[in-house]
Amino acid sequence: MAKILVLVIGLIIIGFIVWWFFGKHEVAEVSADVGDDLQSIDVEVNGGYSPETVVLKKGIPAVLNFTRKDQSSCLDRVVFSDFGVNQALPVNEKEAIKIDTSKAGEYQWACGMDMFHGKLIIK
Ligand SMILES: [Cu+2]
Repeated sequence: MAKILVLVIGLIIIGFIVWWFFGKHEVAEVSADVGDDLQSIDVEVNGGYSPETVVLKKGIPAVLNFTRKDQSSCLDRVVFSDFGVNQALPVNEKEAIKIDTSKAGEYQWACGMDMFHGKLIIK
């Protein structure tokens, strides 16, 4: 009886691990607010980026407003290597980052050490 119990618990744990690592976790994808000639979105920086995936419309100038709430120096810069952006993010200050949306595609942004990541989808 005890063996069966151990087996069942083991299978539950294995199932959980498989789900955790290989299960499809939905990542929140948020579109920027689109106006006539500008689109913008607020990104909160607090132990990572929220939202983590930002969708922009191609051809409309875009601004990402980053506000860092996190004290850790890890997140004190944000880097968009594809756009040549490496911007300091002072705590609790809104930093506007302009993005060139002329080319569709998927781009990454990251903290200064390339540890935290966000994704930009231009379409
Ligand atoms: Cu970092």
